[in-house]
Amino acid sequence: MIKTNIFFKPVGIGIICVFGFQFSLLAKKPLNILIIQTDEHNPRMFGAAGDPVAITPNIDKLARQGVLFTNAYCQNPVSVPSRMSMLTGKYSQSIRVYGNSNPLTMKFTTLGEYFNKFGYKTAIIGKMHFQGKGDELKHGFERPYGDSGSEYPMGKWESDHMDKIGQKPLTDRSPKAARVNEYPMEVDKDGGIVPYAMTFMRDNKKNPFLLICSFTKPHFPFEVSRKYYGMYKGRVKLPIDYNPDKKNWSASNHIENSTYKFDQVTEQEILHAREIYYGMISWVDEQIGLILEELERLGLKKNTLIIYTSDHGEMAGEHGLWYKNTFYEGSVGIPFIFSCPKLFHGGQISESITGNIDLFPTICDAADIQKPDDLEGKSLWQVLKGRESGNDRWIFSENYRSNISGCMVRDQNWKYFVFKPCEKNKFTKEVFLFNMQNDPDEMQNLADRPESKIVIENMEKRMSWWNPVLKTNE
Ligand SMILES: [Ca+2]
Repeated sequence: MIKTNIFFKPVGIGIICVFGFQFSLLAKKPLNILIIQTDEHNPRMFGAAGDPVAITPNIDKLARQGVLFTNAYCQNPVSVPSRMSMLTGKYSQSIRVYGNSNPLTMKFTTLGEYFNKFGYKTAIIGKMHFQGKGDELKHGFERPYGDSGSEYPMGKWESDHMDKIGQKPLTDRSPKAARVNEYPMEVDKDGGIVPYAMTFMRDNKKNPFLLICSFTKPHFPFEVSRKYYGMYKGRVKLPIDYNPDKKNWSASNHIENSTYKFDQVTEQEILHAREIYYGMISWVDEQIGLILEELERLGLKKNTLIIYTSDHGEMAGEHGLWYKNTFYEGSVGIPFIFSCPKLFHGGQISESITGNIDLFPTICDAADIQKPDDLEGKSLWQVLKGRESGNDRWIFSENYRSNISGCMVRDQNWKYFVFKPCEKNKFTKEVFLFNMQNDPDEMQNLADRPESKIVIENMEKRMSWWNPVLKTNE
């Protein structure tokens, strides 16, 4: 269901007519695609999502000028499988990318490879976590700045600078280790994304392009310069259910806790780490603003579909948890915005269930390019155009950690997930069911209630394609 956000300026019929006219004039010009992806952005922690603390004017502007999806999910709440699902339009089990140590094999076609065939210049600038050598580090995209195999690898400026000033980079991911630093953000591993993206857009002003700008922030370790920390010092609140009784923790949550000691983080440390985390979000928002300014300055904005997303969220203390690898909203949820005033009017909020796997088919439809017929994502095009409510959609997410396999299915009303720990080749099962309409903060697991039986049977039917795996090399 799409509804107009009451905080956004409504778009009048006259303007829609103007857009319609523009569309007919520009119909033959191929649409540019700009995907801006961050890493580990909690789906509730930006202004347009209703967060009263977050200072994110650029992400908010994208939402104001586009469609914000409030029920969007990654397909595996950890980097590599999530990213590979997004790039192939397929689930983890289909591409056999379960965890961060599983590379995507060349037999799967990525968004970049596919769009190259239609005359697009395609690039990923920044992190994508490709692994291997040669073409495996590109998967059909140009890689001017990014992973270690790219022409200019991320992190080199940072390590050179740290060597020069005799400091050690922060490697401790714990919220207890959160710190303010003063080294110039230009040497940050994300510091090259804006200049390289600007150059790419300028160089390809006359070519259709598909550009992914992929930031590492606001991924831990929790560290930001004083300017951004200062935006939040003393303004941040404790998260929901921050000191839980652990009754809704899965076995994998307990394992993470035994490694990272979430239950030993004090209230003061939670607040401090969240101030820093918010600061990192504002830093990346500022970078996004610079890319969008350049797009506008080049006169390309009208003919570009801009998408904002993240590879997964960050629990940031919600339910007493940090990082990801769980199916709670803070981890498996993602910010998800589509903006293109030429194609659909802005200020819209959609509650349709969707996620990064739907990007590939949606972009094909927006660019008027035939979709590959083996995609597992579903196009959002009819929802974006307001022709379908999207209320009947559902989506999956998977997760594999050590000897625990997990799968989630989310529809309009329910979130159902299972974890299957395996010991001595025998799987056990943990079951979670939340009513997302009545309990959006996921406080009450209804799986054991007799009245939940029919809902669970239905969710299990949807999940029947999925199998736990014994060994994932995670
Ligand atoms: Ca990630």
